[in-house]
Amino acid sequence: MTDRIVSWHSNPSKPLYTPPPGAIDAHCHVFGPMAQFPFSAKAKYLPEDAGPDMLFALRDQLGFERNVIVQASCHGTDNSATLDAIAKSNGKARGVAVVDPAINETELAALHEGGIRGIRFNFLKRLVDDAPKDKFLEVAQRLPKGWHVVIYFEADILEELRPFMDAIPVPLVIDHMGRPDVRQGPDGPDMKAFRAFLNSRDDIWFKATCPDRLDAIKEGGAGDPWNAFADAVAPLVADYPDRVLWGTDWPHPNMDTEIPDDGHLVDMIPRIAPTVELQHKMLVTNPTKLYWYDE
Ligand code: 0GY
Repeated sequence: MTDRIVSWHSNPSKPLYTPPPGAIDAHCHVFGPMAQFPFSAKAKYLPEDAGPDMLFALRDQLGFERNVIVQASCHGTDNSATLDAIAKSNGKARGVAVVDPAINETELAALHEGGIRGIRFNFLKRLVDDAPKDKFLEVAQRLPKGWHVVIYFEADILEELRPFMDAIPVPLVIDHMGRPDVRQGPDGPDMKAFRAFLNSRDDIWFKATCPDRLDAIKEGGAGDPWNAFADAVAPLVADYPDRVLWGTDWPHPNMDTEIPDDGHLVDMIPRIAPTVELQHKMLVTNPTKLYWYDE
């Protein structure tokens, strides 16, 4: 394994945009601390510690009230670090786990008790060694009531994954809109295919996240201020206002260059959701339905 990497901005700016009361950062992670929660032997990157204290300080600085902590691939299927962060949040965080598909009902119930409300299936070959669809489907059929499945994939395998995703009997949440090429614009083939997928059932949600990944200079984009991302994503948010979530993606797993300023990420919100009503849905109503439905 290579050296540990710092993937987050050391001094993010205070955003100009103020999120509404109750705003939820619905996609973020914690790393370690490694001494307490070692990384998986299969981890594809080895980050520096970015634990709950740092996450909650950033939450407050950015003007958010709650977090949804998504288990990052570097922790494999051991959700201890995610659960620890949720436990330390005073009820202000919930989470998404990554599980061994052979997990039993008692273990699933314990995750629910710890604040988990969904599981994540990651199909990015650079992050995971295998993604067994048959096993994923089997566990998706016996999740605790109210849970959903988060899926992370890239646009080029959307069609290949359709039969698998169509068979999942709980709501789907798609990370980073399935990573479309935003340079194609709002009507490009990737966005068109993603819209067709959204239209195939009414319980697919998406995260309008990661301009820093989708509009990165190293990916052929223009980088911050991520104009291509704003142009491509704003129409999607406008057309599916009840299915969109937003998050920082802090501490930005595996970013070694072009590390985003989290304040600038927050300032993307009014550019993709220009009205107060859209912002409230994206930041409060929608994530509350998925993660705090028991309130
Ligand atoms: C993200 C994106 C990435 C990483 C992970 O679990 C992870 O390691 O999700 C990525 O490298 O694209 O959503 O954090």
